Amino acid sequence: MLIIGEKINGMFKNVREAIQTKNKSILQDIAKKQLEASAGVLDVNVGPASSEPLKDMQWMIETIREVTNVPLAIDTTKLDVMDKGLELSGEGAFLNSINGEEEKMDKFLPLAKKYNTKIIALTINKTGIPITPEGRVEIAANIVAKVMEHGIDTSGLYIDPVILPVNVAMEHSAAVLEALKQCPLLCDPPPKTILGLSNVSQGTNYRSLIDRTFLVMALASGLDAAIVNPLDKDLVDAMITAELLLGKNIYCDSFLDAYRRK
Ligand code: THG
Repeated sequence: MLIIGEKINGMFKNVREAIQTKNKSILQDIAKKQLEASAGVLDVNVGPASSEPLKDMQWMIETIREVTNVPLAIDTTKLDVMDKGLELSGEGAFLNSINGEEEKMDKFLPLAKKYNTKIIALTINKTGIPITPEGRVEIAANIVAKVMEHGIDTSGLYIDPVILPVNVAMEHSAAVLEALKQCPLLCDPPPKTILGLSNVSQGTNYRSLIDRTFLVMALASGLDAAIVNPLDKDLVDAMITAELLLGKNIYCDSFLDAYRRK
């Protein structure tokens, strides 16, 4: 499974302070630690409190690029920030994210084409996030159609059926698992699936336990990629073990270490 590290996000106090004081080493440390812990992509989000998101995104990417060339997922709802972010990221970038709103797709998809990026698309439309799996898959189908209309290959599309905190939206978690199973049936080549996993445990007392349990369930439902906290070793161990049991890795007594040395 593709792990996208979630820790470079202005939502976290240490990142917010690093941005404000232009402290490069804090950001570079978080980048390196996530990569050592098996992340293959780094999410980059200036956070909700940024008053200069364009400048902050630029500084964050330039700072990260001093220590690694790994692909970045540019996590913003602002068109100008996305454009600059993808331009500075270079190869392998993810546009995170679009949703099922037609006008927004028409604005953002040309950027995906211009910079040849992967696309993460949330199953949200003007009326919100449907509670049922069918509602989510219907939005995913509209997204697939739009992506094709823009002449973009659907194998680079990652559908995110949006997991919400289980303490306030309990009925959503089972719907997400069912949507994960159905989305690959929408077209050929099939779209991939992704989740922002840590949403599920926000505000709960057992974050790591809830995160890793849901990750294993989602993997068994076909999940291809996840935005997670890779510094949670129990979470990564659970992921590696689930992939082993799904027949995606070969068993050896040191399978956890073997995976990490790949
Ligand atoms: N889908 C996609 N992208 C996403 C999300 C998604 N990007 C953002 C988010 N959701 C995924 N990233 C995070 C990052 C942090 C947390 C949750 C998801 C988190 N933060 C702590 C909290 O809110 O409790 C902050 C704690 C602190 O302040 O230190 O849990 O769903 N495509």
